[in-house]
Amino acid sequence: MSDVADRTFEETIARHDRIEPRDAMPDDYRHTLIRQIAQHAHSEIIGMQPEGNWITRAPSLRRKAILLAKVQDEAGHGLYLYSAAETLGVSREELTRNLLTGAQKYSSIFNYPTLSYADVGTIGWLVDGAAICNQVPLCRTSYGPYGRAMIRICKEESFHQRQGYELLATMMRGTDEQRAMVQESVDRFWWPSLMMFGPPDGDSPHTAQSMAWGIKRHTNDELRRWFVDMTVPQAEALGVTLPDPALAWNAERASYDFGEPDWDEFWAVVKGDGPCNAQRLAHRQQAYDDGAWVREAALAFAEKAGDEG
Ligand code: BYC
Repeated sequence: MSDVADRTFEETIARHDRIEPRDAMPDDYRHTLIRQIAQHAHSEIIGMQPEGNWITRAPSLRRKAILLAKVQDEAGHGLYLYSAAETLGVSREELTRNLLTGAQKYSSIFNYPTLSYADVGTIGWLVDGAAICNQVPLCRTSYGPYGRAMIRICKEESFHQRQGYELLATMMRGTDEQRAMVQESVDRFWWPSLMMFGPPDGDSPHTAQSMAWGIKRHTNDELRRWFVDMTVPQAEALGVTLPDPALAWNAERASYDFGEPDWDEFWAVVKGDGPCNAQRLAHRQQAYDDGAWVREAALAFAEKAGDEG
């Protein structure tokens, strides 16, 4: 990059203005964005699997229609994000390959199994809730296409969060067995939800640079704390207990104190050793293989249309 281009980039970032695809940008900025946006896109696509697992076993037509729509929304989020990544000069095919070979990651949370229908509610409430805390600030991220994709995604995620809460609230008004299902589900998903925000700030190699570039607007620990503060009153309203004996209101900080997630478990899951990592990737590979004829037909059609045009 020339000195002038470098200065223009730095000034744009300092003004909290947006960098657009044709603007000059440092290679490391581009690579960091590709890494984060690709990981985010892969998370949306792999994230269809845990809930998709329950579509055929939804307890009513209403719940089935809601779940189908939600899982379909996640596919849409993946597509907006892959498109945003493509504006940085990386192809969709390359991104898919990087997911399938493990060269790029996806969120740790989707490597946990969904064992009951209550998990559909818990994922909506806690996982989409955590996603909202993380993603609303990303609407102001410094790269234009990513920030604009996040605006629509966040609107849909907040709907998802409410449907999850509504499902859990309905179950909590039901039988003792249903209440126990909700509690058991929340017990399993609470700590993995906190891990979604990434490692503690002291162990996060990328946060400082990503904040300096305006890619991230808050640190992992800040966002995690906001999530806990937002969620505790909701848990009280629902009547579920969050499985953390250290959880307590801190009047001085006007915020909740809470315990440490098991970071060894987090790193094991991130490195591929979670309960469902192999299953999730095998399923995605199968879907990719099964879709080969569609890609071939679409290419043949495009070539033919090009010849005729
Ligand atoms: N899982 O320096 P750090 C959804 C990795 S989908 C796996 O803090 P960074 C939904 C990290 O990549 C929600 N890996 O990194 C969909 C890095 O490794 P590499 C997805 C993680 O990037 C369907 C290393 O650890 N949301 O909402 O500054 C249904 C060091 O971390 C995780 C997003 O993707 C993790 N949890 O910060 C329902 C949001 N955490 O790349 C819901 C966008 C960290 O050096 N992403 N790692 O090999 C971000 O905001 C940031 O990328 C993170 C991590 C906060 C996740």
